[in-house]
Amino acid sequence: MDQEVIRALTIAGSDASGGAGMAADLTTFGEYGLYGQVALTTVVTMDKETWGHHVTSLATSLVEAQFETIAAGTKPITAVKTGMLGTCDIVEQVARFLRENDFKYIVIDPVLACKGTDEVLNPETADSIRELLLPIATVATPNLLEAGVMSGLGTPTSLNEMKEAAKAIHALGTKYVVVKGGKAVEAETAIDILYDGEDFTVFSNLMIEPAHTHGAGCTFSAAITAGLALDLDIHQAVKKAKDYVTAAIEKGFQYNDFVGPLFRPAYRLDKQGRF
Ligand code: PXL
Repeated sequence: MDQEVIRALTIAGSDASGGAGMAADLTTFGEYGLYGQVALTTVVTMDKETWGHHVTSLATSLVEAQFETIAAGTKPITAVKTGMLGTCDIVEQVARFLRENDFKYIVIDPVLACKGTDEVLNPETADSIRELLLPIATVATPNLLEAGVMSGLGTPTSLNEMKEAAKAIHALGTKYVVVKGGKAVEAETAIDILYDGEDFTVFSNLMIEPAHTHGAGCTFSAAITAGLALDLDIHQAVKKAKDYVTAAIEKGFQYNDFVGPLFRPAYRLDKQGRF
């Protein structure tokens, strides 16, 4: 059988706890039936006593060598996503790689901080991401903190402020903006919004308790990327991604005293009657 293989790439860091970063992206690409690849930029490890995060960035020469291997594949890469990039040099290198290749869909997750912590891990990369990556993005998927920094408007605290931030990011050149609200703006509902340059679509779910949501932001963004790679339109891609990530949160688990990641096979296993 001549099977169509669709390639998707993530340029991201590795979260050694397995919840976020490239683990989220590659497993999601697999769940969507894509051939997923990664160009690794950083490795994140956690202090076992405090769970403070340590970020180690890779040398740009090693990132470049990965790009060369990836570009040596003859089938086109349909969709590419960026996650944690680590340093301004790597952001600049990624921007060059994205400009020099003809990717149909570019999803920029402007990772600055890990969900649930206000610990901003790569603050110095914010300006480079805003100036070099958002103008070439098909979709940007900031969380509230990132939407505040990217828009320059400060962290949104209401649905209305989420919309204002989305508009400001769209004005930078990003075609579609998804602001990942999570639980912060309205009690008991998880709200995300999509702005397509004309209209807003609000996606809301009842909050799931206990909330095992570590990796939810990366997973949601990866699922949007995967949906686009399958040529879903942006509204369908975001809707399906929201259903996929909600199922994964419902089946999330406690990894240790500090963190509870979601469980990404949940959507598929639900459909197979495994739960
Ligand atoms: O969730 C943001 C994030 C992205 N990428 C990596 C991470 C984290 C948070 O821990 O470790 C590699």
